[in-house]
Amino acid sequence: MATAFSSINVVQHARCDNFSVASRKPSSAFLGSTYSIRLSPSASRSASVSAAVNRKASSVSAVSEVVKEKKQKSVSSGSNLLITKEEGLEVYEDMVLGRVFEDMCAQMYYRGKMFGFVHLYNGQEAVSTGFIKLLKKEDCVVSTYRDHVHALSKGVPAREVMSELFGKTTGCCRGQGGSMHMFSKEHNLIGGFAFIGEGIPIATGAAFTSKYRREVLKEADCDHVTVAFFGDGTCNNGQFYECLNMAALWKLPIVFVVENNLWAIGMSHLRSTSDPEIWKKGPAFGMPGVHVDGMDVLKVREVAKEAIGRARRGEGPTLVECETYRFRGHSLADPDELRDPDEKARYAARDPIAALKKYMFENNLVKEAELKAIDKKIDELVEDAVEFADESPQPSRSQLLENVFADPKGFGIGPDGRYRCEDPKFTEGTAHV
Ligand SMILES: Cc1ncc(C[n+]2csc(CCOP(=O)(O)OP(=O)(O)O)c2C)c(N)n1
Ligand SMILES: [Mg+2]
Repeated sequence: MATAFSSINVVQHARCDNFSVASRKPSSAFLGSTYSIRLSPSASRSASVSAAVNRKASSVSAVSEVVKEKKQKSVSSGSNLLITKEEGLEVYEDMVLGRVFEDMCAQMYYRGKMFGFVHLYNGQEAVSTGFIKLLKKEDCVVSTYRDHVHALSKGVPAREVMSELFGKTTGCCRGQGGSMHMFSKEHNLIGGFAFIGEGIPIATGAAFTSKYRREVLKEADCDHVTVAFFGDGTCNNGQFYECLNMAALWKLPIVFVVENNLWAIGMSHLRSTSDPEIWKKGPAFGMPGVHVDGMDVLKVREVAKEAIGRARRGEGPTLVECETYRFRGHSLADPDELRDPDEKARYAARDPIAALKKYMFENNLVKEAELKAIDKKIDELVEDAVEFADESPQPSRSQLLENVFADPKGFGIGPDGRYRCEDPKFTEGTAHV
């Protein structure tokens, strides 16, 4: 079945995002971090992109074309807007929630309320919101260690996410997961994963489950989709390729979303990847590959709609590369001294929240007071989450070994049937076991 993706070819892709890289490599629309950038369409098209046109134009999409088509449709229906007022407010609220929540995490981390590594999502909100707000509750999301905002977009209450970060029993994993392991069965958030790439096979398995339930168990209404989020650095990991292969082979209902923020800790994507245009790996496996401006939630949404729709209709997987940027260091332990200040400033100027605000004002979709009311509501919600987390109880020591399957010497259940860690001397390191 023809989709919006398959009807569009890669020539437009090279022109689509209004950006081009001035130097020779990579020479397509990709925004490289160590290459100077011109904000005008490229005069010369990349040889590799032209070759790709000849090779497999049919399965590659141009984001701007998807958006343009949608625009044309809405013009013919009397509106030229990419979003309704209600949708705009929902999207704005979700992005502000992500931003304010993360800023609060930074404060709480430096006040010693959180432990271990904490990776924030500031700057990347358009990706989480653009995809997840289009999902149903039954759809699955798989994340990485940069997972708080994916959890919030999927509907996990801010109180539960904050409590998890504080290591409290009221957290979505009862305080046992912490920052990098958000999980909620109720919301079908099947995990943040600290090892890069580990979430991709889990997501592929979740998508297989949906297909198996529909086709083998004959649950006709099981049209659930899985969205897997992961970074650019992770795409150099073997599990990514294995799963692209399996997902295409079995036409699984999954969307692979690469959050290409140009950096893997302190390693530039352009230094570490033979062909930095990740979206091209989709067609190599027989699925559409799409490159979208991940700082523009409206563009992300249009691509997400098409990719999620494809998966839901049983047409198989899509690889989407969202080009985005993190506004803070890799984690809160990173002084962020490696990235070029000019690069940071360039992306700060493209803040996705500010861009959506501008679009909504320019199109008279909202009044400033309406957005201010949302800002206030979110500030209060995040304050409440902190208070709730702070006042919540610590897990009991007996919870320490729950869900631990191995029984290393000194741990596990003693002859009295109690967890050995419950021995008061255990934490002093003097227990005799
Ligand atoms: C299997 C594995 N190898 C190495 C690491 C160490 N590590 C943590 S984050 C990271 C970089 C990942 O970068 P990217 O995928 O671009 O995600 P981002 O942090 O930019 O969101 C690495 C290599 C890890 N967590 N897991
Ligand atoms: Mg990265």
